[in-house]
Amino acid sequence: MAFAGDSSRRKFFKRAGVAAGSALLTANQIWAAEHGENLPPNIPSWMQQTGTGVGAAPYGSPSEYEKDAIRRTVPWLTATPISSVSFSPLQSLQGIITPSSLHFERHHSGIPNIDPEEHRLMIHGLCGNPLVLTMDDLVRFPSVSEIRFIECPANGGMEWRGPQMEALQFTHGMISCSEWTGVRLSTLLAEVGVDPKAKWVLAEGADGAAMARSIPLDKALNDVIVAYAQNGERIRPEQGYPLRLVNPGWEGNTSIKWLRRLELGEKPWHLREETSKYTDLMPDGRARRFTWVQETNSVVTSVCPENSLKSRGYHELEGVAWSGRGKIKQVDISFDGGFSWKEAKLKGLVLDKALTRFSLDWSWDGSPALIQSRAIDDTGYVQPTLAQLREVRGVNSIYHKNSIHTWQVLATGEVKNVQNT
Ligand SMILES: Nc1nc2c(c(=O)[nH]1)N[C@H]1C(S)=C(S)[C@@H](COP(=O)(O)O)O[C@H]1N2
Ligand SMILES: [Mo]
Repeated sequence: MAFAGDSSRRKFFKRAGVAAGSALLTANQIWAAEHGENLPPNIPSWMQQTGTGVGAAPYGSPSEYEKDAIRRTVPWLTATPISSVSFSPLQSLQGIITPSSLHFERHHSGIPNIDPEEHRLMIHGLCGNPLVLTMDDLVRFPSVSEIRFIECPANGGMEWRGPQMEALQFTHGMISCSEWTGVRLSTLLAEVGVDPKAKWVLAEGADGAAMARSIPLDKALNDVIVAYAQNGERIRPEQGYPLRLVNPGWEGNTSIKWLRRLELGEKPWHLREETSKYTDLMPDGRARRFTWVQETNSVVTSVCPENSLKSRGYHELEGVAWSGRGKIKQVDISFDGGFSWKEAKLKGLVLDKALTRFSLDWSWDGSPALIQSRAIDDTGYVQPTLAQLREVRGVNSIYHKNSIHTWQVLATGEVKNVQNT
């Protein structure tokens, strides 16, 4: 077993150009130089004074040493930041909750600055009692709090034809998971009295894009939340302040942010976001539409291009899995590109339509490996291989690429994004 001190000592002597054991340095000087003034048994500088008092940060922020855990954009994807995406740093996150500050963002016309006092939710169309609700009205309804993921169906979409993004943040960072609090859409629909002829609900946002999607009434009455809070506080502007739809397990695009209008109708509206976008071109030239559910998916996060292996021996391999259909039932890990599999352990909470963390004890012997994870949900759906997915879908799609992902571990410990079909 090599101790961290051994290599830092070597590094110090190299930098200082001093041979180990040089008589010019006293034992104490060597100790301090080797270990740093703040390391045991010294009293670190931050113990030799008082710290910052309460109230200095009325709204807290992360430690200044955690500058790497940030949302990132891909320059060539971001022709203009008002219609683009920022990715969540999955490589730096733990557990299943995404800190609100690190939730991925996807805006079609920027983030509107909405005064909640002047914001209204209008519910109209085929119903007996159309309503215009204030935020105060909405908060008076009985509420629910549920942990759900939101994923853009374009997650992974850059990789249909080959590996392109040399970072987990960009191959999978369009998923995040929060505790959402709000009113069930079914509660609000009961209040307006849905006409039996109504089969669809249109949800429209109050952004410059007036982004809107048609949602079948069955889903609207099932588990959809009209949410005003995220992880305990009011929803962040990026996520739809003061009100958004959370459409569990479905394409993130249907979780309309800055929600201002719900209309009940007989037929879908066939808007831009469900015709020219969020549809997939099949090999025969026809397009799939209304591909609502985010299929079972998973990825290893503790070993990835951003998290290279720094030493041999024990590693707790971790990752996240999710299914828009329900709960994750099982995750298997392969180290040989899918020839053999070991069952991982599901860690912590295993919830419906939420990120689920998995882990596996692993001892890295320094040899190259092809690491994959394969998730199975409680409907029995098994995450497909890339070859299986391409066989059905071809390579002309943007959306719904949920195939098994491969990380190549090199003997140096570096990790590459590769495709192993
Ligand atoms: N009003 C409105 N709602 C919207 C969008 C938008 O641009 N405007 N983007 C959609 C898309 S494409 C996705 S993937 C999710 C992203 O949610 P997030 O930005 O909170 O991660 O919001 C959806 N809701
Ligand atoms: Mo999206």
